[in-house]
Amino acid sequence: MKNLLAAAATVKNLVINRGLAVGALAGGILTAPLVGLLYLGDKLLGTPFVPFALFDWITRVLPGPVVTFGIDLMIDSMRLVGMSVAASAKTAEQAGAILMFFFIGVVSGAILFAVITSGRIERPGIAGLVAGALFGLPMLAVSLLMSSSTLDPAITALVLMFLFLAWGVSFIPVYERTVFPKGDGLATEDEVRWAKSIDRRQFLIRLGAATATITVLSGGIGAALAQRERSQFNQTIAKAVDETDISNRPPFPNAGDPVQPAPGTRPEYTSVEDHYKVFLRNEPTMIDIDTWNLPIIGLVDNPMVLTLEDIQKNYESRDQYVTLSCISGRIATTLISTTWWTGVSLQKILADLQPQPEARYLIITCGDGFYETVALDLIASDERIMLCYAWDGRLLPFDHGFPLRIWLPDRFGMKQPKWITGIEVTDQYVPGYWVERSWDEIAQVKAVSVIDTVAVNDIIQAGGQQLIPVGGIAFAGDRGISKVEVSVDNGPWQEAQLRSPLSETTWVLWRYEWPFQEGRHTFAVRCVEAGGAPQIEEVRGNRPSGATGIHRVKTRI
Ligand SMILES: Nc1nc2c(c(=O)[nH]1)N[C@H]1C(S)=C(S)[C@@H](COP(=O)(O)O)O[C@H]1N2
Ligand SMILES: [Mo]
Repeated sequence: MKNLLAAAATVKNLVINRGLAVGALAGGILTAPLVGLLYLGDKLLGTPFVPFALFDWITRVLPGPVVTFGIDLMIDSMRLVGMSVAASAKTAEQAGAILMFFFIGVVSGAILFAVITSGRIERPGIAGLVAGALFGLPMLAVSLLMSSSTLDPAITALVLMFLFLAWGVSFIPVYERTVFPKGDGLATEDEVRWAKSIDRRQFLIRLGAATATITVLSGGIGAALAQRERSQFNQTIAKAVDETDISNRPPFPNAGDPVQPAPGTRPEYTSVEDHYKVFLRNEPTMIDIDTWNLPIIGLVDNPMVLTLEDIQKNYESRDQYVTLSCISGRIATTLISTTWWTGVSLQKILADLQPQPEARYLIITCGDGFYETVALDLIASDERIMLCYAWDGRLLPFDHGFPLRIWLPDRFGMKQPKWITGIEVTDQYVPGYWVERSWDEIAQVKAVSVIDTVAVNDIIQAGGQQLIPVGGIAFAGDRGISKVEVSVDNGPWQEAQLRSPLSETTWVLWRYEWPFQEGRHTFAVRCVEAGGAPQIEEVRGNRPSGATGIHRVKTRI
């Protein structure tokens, strides 16, 4: 017991006397406005937003399995607290990036105060500068490495180093007012201590209020500027590109199908705003359409540089309803959506390029550093493979790959680059970005079926029976779905009705009407591909080839 108390006292001494606790607090109070100002700098001047750059850099240099583990952990914890992965994954990632940066600031503050308190430092002002430099220089390096900004690196260096050095130096007055507040001639030791703690508390509160104001103001102005940047971006596009040539989406081809989705089934056609989003970086990549073009080089007799207008005007357009899904989704993932894609068949463009006999692959590079390889054989086998420039009859939104992305039927999204900036024709296979990070080379879509709804509030009366509509989707890339079956409480598999899909490359909506029974029930669904292959029932995780297993839903009726 004595030992324990002694140990506790030592820790307390360390934390209080060495200034660790106050240092950490100061770190928090001073790092928050640094984050705000960095954000403002990003939106106002185009300097990199360091927390995102740091996060992007870390996910790039860490080995693939570690990154995947981190993403899995994040997705699992989000599902645990009931968040929608499709809607909030990016927000969670961004919050994580800021928290990590903030944490470095807090720890730096603690260390700095401990170092000064140890008494080995004669001039604390220098210690503050050194702290600013120690934090700032690596952050500057990472930011320059990761940034796609066109700003002069010298200006970036100047702005960032000014902010980080100011951050470091501002610890010193905080230190002087908190760890060694000056006595003011009061009588007893207790009174002095009491007066000091009051002084310190008031000082910290005032300082906290001031830096909170800076943080909120710079964050708010930054957000307003970001909003303006987005609308200006859309205006430049509107000016530079003629949207009138993009065909309007005709009425849905299956509008007359008598099989109606069970109430609560997801929309058959995803609105573009609701389409799931996945991209490496913390923010989507904005490509300047005034300077963008697509060089296609390498083993071709006729290399070309195409503008968006060339692609639109010189080639016949083709349209396709497409369901796109992400390989990292779990069973019943929300990382799957359906919209209408417009673009140009890659076969047509390749014919003009005239690849040389030894050409085997396209290596596609992107504005965000992503890359992927597509075999020429695959393109030759499927005229649907397209360079896509429009969704739902409008140019691609910037977060979905404006101005150009590829579409490969029957493949997960990871094989399908967005924000394409270059294509090289080669005889060498190069593993793509996620393939290099241990995901499947082919990434063929796995057959999946999902229960969206057990519509307990929409009971139908039929033939003296009460029926509960159950419904959802089934998807197997371009292989099609021939059968969906539902089983309740491990009972026999019953065939569901299938609605005809929007195209052969979209999900299929199914519907099953279940005779009402009170109590708790478990519903399960499985599907069969058009070619006869049953959905894989074995439970496998998403890595490396996409999740498999039966989706089950428990309901109380
Ligand atoms: N340039 C680029 N293309 C990319 C990615 C990316 O991070 N960068 N992510 C891929 C992945 S993993 C998926 S699932 C799809 C998602 O496309 P969406 O965000 O438009 O739905 O884009 C693919 N193409
Ligand atoms: Mo993905």
